[in-house]
Amino acid sequence: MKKNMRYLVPNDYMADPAVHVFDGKVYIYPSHDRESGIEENDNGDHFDMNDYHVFSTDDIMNGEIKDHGVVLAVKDIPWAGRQLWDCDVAYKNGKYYMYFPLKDQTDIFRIGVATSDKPYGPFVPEKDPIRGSYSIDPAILDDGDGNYYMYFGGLWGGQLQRYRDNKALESAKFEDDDKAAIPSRVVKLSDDMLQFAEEPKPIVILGEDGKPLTAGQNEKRFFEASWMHKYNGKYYFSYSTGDTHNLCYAVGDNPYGPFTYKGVILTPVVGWTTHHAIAEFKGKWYLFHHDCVPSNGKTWLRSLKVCELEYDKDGNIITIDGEG
Ligand code: FUB
Repeated sequence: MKKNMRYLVPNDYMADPAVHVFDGKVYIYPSHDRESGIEENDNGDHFDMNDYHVFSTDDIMNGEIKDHGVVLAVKDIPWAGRQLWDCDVAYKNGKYYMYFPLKDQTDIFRIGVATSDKPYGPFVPEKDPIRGSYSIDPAILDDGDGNYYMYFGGLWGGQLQRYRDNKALESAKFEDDDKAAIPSRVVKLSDDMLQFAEEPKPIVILGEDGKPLTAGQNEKRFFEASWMHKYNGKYYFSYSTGDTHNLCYAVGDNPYGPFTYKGVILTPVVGWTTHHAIAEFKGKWYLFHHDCVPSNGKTWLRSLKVCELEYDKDGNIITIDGEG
């Protein structure tokens, strides 16, 4: 379905939105793309971002999008190497927690936390990354019962293929096409929101045949960009299929899954990556995402977009045309 789309920050390059409603306002936490001159490669070195801005609005399709400025920068993070990729923010007991992936000084992605007493920062980083964290794209679910879960992971430049059972392999390993796909991970956060409360667990996505999606089903299987939202009591896990450029979703009955594959949310956009957030505001649902139309297809210079998202009467998401 074609949708009325809005570019949210037309004067800068922003990508990978995470979106939440805090204090009755919509807050958008994107990656901040920039031209660093680094050549494009499969490792994602050209995504060389070094700070975050926060944006807010009270009218998603037509209102002012307020820029709260730089809220966290690589230069302020004690353990930093390079590349601030997709972040997310959660609220608990009067504090806001920003979770961000960043390569450490040995070029390994870890996930860090920074805190603020305002949803619009600035955020103050902890001195070390989360113990036992790895890979990229943290997304947080506040389950409404006092429990918070982080979904994370990403293939290729996101380094997820270097891990099995939460341990680093001697060298990266992809799965054969007929084997279960490398999964995203889910982990409950500690009460103080600063560590994992348990070992991360794999997210199993079942196909129509009731079997886990395989690595060869690359138009459907997980690659990166986890997001979790709830609709009518069900858990909707959504993600990017990476090299096949779909945004897909799968539905389950609890935060850990298993989840059953349901379909495509957004067909491929202009640009290599596709990444999103889904949020409800004032009774309507929205898909926040990005594309590379304004930069004439430069994959590392992405622009934030939004459109409405609709469900059918059975709770299926109606597919949106990425080029629409
Ligand atoms: O922005 C860098 C990476 O590109 C993100 O972490 C991925 O999800 C992809 O959008």
